[in-house]
Amino acid sequence: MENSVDRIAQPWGGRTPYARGQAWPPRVDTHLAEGVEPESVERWVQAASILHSDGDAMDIAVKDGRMVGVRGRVVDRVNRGRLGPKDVFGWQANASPDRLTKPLIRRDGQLAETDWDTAMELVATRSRDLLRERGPGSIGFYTSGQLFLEEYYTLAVAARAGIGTNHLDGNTRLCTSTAAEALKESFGCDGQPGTYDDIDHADVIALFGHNLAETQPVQWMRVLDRLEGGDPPRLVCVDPRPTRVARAATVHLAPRVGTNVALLNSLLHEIIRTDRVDHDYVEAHTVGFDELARTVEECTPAWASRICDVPAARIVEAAEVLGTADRLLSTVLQGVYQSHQATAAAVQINNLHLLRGMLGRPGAGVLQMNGQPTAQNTRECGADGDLPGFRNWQNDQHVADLAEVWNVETTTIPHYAPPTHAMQMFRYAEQGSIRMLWISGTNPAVSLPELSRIRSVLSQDRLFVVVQDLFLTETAQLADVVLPAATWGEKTGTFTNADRTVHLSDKAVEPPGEARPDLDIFLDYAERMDFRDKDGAPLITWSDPESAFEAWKRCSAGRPCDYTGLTYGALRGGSGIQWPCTEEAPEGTPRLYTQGVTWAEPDVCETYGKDLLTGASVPAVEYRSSNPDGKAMLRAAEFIPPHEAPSDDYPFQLTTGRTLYHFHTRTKTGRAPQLNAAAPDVWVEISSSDATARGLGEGDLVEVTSPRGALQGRLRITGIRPGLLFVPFHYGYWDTDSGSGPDDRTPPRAANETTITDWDPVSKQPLFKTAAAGVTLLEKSTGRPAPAPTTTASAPSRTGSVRPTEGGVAARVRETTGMDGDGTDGGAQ
Ligand SMILES: Nc1nc2c(c(=O)[nH]1)N[C@H]1C(S)=C(S)[C@@H](COP(=O)(O)OP(=O)(O)OC[C@H]3O[C@@H](n4cnc5c(=O)[nH]c(N)nc54)[C@H](O)[C@@H]3O)O[C@H]1N2
Ligand SMILES: Nc1nc2c(c(=O)[nH]1)N[C@H]1C(S)=C(S)[C@@H](COP(=O)(O)OP(=O)(O)OC[C@H]3O[C@@H](n4cnc5c(=O)[nH]c(N)nc54)[C@H](O)[C@@H]3O)O[C@H]1N2
Ligand SMILES: [Mo]
Repeated sequence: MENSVDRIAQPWGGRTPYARGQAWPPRVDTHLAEGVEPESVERWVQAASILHSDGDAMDIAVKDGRMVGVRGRVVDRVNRGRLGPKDVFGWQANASPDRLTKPLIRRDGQLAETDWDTAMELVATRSRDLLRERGPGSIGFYTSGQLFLEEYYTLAVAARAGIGTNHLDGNTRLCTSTAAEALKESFGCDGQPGTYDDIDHADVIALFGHNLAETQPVQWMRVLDRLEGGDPPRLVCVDPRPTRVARAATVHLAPRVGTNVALLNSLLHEIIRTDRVDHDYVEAHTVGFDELARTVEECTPAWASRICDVPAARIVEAAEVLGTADRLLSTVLQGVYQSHQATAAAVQINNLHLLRGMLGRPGAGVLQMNGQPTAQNTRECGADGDLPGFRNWQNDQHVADLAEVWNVETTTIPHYAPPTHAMQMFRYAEQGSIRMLWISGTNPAVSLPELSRIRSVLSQDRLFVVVQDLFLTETAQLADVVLPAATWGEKTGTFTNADRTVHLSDKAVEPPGEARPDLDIFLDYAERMDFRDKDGAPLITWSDPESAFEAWKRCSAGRPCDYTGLTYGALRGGSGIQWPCTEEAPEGTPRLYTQGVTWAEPDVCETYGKDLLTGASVPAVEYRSSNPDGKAMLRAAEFIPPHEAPSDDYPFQLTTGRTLYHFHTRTKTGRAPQLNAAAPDVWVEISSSDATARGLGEGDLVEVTSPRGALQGRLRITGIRPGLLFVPFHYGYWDTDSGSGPDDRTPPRAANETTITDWDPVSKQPLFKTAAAGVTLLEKSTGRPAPAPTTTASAPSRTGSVRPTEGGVAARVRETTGMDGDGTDGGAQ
């Protein structure tokens, strides 16, 4: 059957209901540029989505050497042919006329075009000078969760063994460092226990601070299909906003922001009080039960109710649903990760699963989610604050093993302290010990907290800033050298989604102008720097994506994220494959921990853990004595209040996040007409009671202030919890409509003008979700509503007051259902 659906107005498309335990029926979503007939497409080139961590597999339609559309890959386990709105429209940004096509260097204060040799020689010369004068610690690399595996691995080798610096991290610090840390704290090692297939089997799905409907719309389609099929799951949602998830939930808890630990402790209190504990599982597979039970003993629902401002009866109800689940799937994301007790809260969800024995079986799993499409690879490859292959920097054997893979001395690889985290790198740059910062695939001048500070750090004369991007972003404007990168669809490589599924993404078209793949740029740098191994041979021995992948496989061998059973050949044509994939498990591994945890053993584990309150590293001896057999760890934490409380000047809590139609700082989605039109400018969400009390109305222009700065936006009145404001963080200073450049900051509109320089002590993830703020009226609306979508969490509380968000003809997507789903219809050539 075929349907044509406006996927701006109906972001999740049509339903394909299915019953518990059945396979999710396929549905192939296709979108071609206006005037392009399906028959005229010359090639379909295999890829996967790069605009979230879902890993939706797709084929890119190519005609006359240009991208002309996309369709979902029906053979893929992740999406079975479906695509989200960003996937179907986002590709258009690749062909934007404002792509960077030549390197730029700063001359007399201005960025001017140059050739590659000049730009790269400048970077290499500065690197050599700094190495000679100030040593490796003067050079830092800040990368992304959006490049490919091959690129991160190459960067990690160049930085850690070539330069020998400890200062390499990704924007994954802002994104999934808590996911990684929570997995390490509970299971001894990074690695997602669950799989998306658990959605097919769960009878309860609990979402903690995760707006699945907007941020992974394809898995939300899967949940919607289950809700309409036989034996539907019950949903529990913890989110202070009326998201689509909240509206579909059996129990919705809307806590005061920054109180997740109190709420979770009370849920665990109830699970233990009502004895919904799987004692055999706890006995066989965990350590730490007594301390956890002691810690939550006093955490009654009545106690949590006062802290979280949620009715105690509602907490009891949620605990009842979680406690009686027969197969429980939980997902966790930024509502938990971007706050002051991020790791402490995230591990309580692991505790819930351990207490209830809900791991390693169909439907029983936890997804400590990723956000960015390739964040998992940043972590695996050690391009973040970890060593490659989930190796433990405190374990000399692991460092020696890595040194052997790279054929360098162990002393070459810095391991005197934990790898430097991004927030600390910016601090070092501010203080002057880091003198060169190479930023690839991220836009910190919009995405880091406290932007006035970030701008001043990046603008310093003494700091040499290299920016590698597709566009002249707010960050690139501040650079000394700008390197034009090729991206998704213009280069080949692999990446791994939130449920460990590895996808291959092939090159479909040529990059614009002289733009080059990030891999080629890093290889060029390594060659100019002449990095050598301990025998004097080149340190980096690969020259293209596939040989880089093969090199990574050797580094991953025997480690939890073992890729040795994968090849480009195996990834081409069929579905993505979940790691570990080895000779013993050639089809990949759907679920980890089917027989208790396996990587927490002291000689194997990625970390000996950290104190959940202070973040201090636990010494090896202590780990060996508390967890000698390498079991899962039930880690207890007491609640502490958010660092910044509302006051007379700043009476509101402020939280920030996403909308369905945009990706981060909009460099891609802002250049896709359908997506841009759906959410063209910033807005501020406020509750009806707060609006009424202050005489504010829909569309009023307000200023939101915090001790760090201010922004302006129009008000949207929603069912958000009273006392809380929400601002999407997508809007930097570049704008398609006004044509204003990224350096024009009037009026201020970036959420991060107001956010605080502060982070979770354990994962070092910054606090984007909890701040105090004030709101003042600048101008009454003259009937114009806020530019916020009506289809999402920003839906107005009074229906009919605002025109519904629609995309029209240009947003029509063909949805094909009723086929076999065995690949006969949709596989790429
Ligand atoms: N459309 C879209 N999808 C995306 C992205 C995007 O930019 N746009 N980015 C991708 C990336 S990198 C990421 S990291 C993910 C993020 O995906 P999500 O984490 O789902 O998105 P956010 O909007 O950041 O935050 C989720 C929810 O946390 C809630 N929240 C705020 N404070 C609290 C709190 O104290 N407690 C609780 N329980 N909840 C709270 C907010 O109301 C919000 O609805 O999305 C990925 N997918
Ligand atoms: N207030 C607030 N701030 C937040 C968050 C929040 O919820 N609230 N969320 C945080 C989170 S979870 C995240 S992930 C970050 C995201 O923050 P950023 O990473 O800064 O956001 P992006 O816009 O995705 O920036 C990616 C950049 O890489 C470029 N790029 C894309 N593809 C390629 C490529 O192939 N090669 C190269 N070289 N460049 C490429 C894009 O053009 C873009 O400029 O924001 C964080 N900041
Ligand atoms: Mo993220």
